[in-house]
Amino acid sequence: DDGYRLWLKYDLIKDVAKREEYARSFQFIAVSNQSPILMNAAQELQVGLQGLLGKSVPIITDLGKKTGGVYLNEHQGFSNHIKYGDEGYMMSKSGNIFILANKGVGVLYGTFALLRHIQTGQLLTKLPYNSIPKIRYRLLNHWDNTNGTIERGYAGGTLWKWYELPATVDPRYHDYARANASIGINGTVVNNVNASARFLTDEYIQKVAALANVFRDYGIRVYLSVYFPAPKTIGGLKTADPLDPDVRKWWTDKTKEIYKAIPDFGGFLVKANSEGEPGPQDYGRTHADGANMLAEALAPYDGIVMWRAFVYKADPKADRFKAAHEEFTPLDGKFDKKVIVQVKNGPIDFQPREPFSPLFGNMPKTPLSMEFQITQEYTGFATHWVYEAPIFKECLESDTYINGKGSTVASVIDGSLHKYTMTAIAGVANTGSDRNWTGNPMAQANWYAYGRLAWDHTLSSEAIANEWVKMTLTSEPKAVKTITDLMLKSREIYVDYNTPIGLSRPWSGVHFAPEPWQEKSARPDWTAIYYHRADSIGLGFDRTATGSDALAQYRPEVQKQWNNPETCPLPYLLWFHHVPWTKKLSSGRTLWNELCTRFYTGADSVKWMQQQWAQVKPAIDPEIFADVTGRLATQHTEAIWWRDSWILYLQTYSKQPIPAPFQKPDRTLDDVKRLSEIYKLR
Ligand code: BDP
Repeated sequence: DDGYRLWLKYDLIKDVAKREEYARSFQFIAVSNQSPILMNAAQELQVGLQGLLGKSVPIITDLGKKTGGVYLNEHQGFSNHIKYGDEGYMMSKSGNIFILANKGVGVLYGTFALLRHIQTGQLLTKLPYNSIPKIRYRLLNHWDNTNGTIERGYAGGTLWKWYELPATVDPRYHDYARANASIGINGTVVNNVNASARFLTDEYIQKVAALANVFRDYGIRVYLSVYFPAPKTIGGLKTADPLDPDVRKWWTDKTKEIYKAIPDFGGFLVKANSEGEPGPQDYGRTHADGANMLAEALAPYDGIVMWRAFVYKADPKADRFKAAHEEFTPLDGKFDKKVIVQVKNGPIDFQPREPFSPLFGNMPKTPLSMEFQITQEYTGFATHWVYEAPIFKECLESDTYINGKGSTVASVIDGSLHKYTMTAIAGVANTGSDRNWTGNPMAQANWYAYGRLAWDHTLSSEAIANEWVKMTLTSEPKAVKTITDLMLKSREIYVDYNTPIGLSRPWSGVHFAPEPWQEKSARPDWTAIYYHRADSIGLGFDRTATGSDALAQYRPEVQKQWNNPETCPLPYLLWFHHVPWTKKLSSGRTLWNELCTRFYTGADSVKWMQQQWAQVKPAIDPEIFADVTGRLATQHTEAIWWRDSWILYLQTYSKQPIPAPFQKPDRTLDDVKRLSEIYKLR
């Protein structure tokens, strides 16, 4: 098994009795019409049932009075239909299995849900099963470039073969669409937020249109990241000032051109005045001016602007944590109704653990969307096994207390708290041209989990892991349990050897090799010492009133949880406090001993992961088993590298011995420093 089929595996169900029982309910697949999207649903079901039941089930176009099959019914006007919207579906069983939805895409989602039901071995008597997505725009963001590379991609090059498009359309685009539709993703931004203006040339619009033609009948719309000064770069104008009439006209004309090629184009994603990318501030204008100009260009169409709030100025005295809140909250209420402000889950940058961004809830008049990172830029690339659903859930379930208790981040982004109807979520994709899509086979689960949570954020990390394992790896109960358990623990293990107790950003430039000693970089806030603030007294970033006071950006109830170092939960401690080395923590250990305990047990836990994985061997395809076994071995070596780097470096400040029973590293600080230097060589 090369992993190409992802969770859409459809291998024959081994239990004959079960197979026969299912087969009785699948004697035909009837469709209410033959639209491309409904036919895709019917064919998907046909292919799935062929595999799972070993039976060829005919597709018919007239249900008549027949029973014993499935009826895929696109039908507007059923009772309660309004609440199901464009994408929700109802499923029931009486004589036939009925999948009913207002639109074909709802039927498609219901069909994948039915297949999942069978793939995870559930009884058909457990239907009905109705579902409505909680968030309207559920997107992947690809950070893909024209030259075929992916920024922060660890699974090969881009999936989009730009040189061949639009004339040659790789069949893989179709499989990409199927996989996404199966988990409810309905949009894809095909290019990097650090965008090339080329994507707005006619040449590239035609290429993107060819992708859109494949994705459309799986309910997926394409979006583009735009380079803000494009009117200058490719339009020949002298300015890109968003208030300049010629610039506005350029965008209006460009948008018209795009819609001519892609009638269901989704809209624009913008990174502006961020990490050196140009933007409206270059002309003395605001983010709102820039976003509203694009909204105006999109006004005649059903497209949106996703304007990113990932901003921070290169000011060594400022706390980067506070930047987005400071720049964006004054703009609340100033954005056009077609604009969503896209906010990363945490205030810094996709760290293995961050507190939720204080922007959530603090812009009640502006729809905010969530940006998660699926690709493992800060969680060990393609070697470390980190199941990310717990990262996503932790943020979504955080309580902002904006409108009192229960004002969770999820209730902000699903629109229920501030009554937004325009709601969105984005995941920075981890897909690439590797045969198995994600490099590490276990990282497929992160793509899967993101999609499932985008559809329904109330699902638990465990439930998602469980279904993914059954669909992708094995249905053998003991192995399912072991792997699910490994997945659920994997993120905490990574945090323990990488950035425990609220440490963050200890990497060198490529965001992989440990470099907590890093003092110099192109910007002060791109060094490691900026974040951990180790000194002879202690460790951590004081963000209370005696420090940067970033905590003041949260509601008093949230501040209360975090602003007292005695009661601040350990996972967040060093995010908000500079703690003395010898300070006794709630765990009963001193800070230094707690750090050592985390680094050592974290690295040791990877050994445990290896042992657990070894036990599931009989239940797993040999190719996938060997692949993961290899990656875990590398992870173990690297976890020790992380541990040694941190410990040896911090020890120069703490001046404390490594507590028993832990053995001191068998290398020196210079040794690990040299390793990191070598890692950075080209
Ligand atoms: C950082 C990445 C960088 C991205 C940036 C962003 O290192 O490659 O361009 O985020 O999200 O984490 O804009």
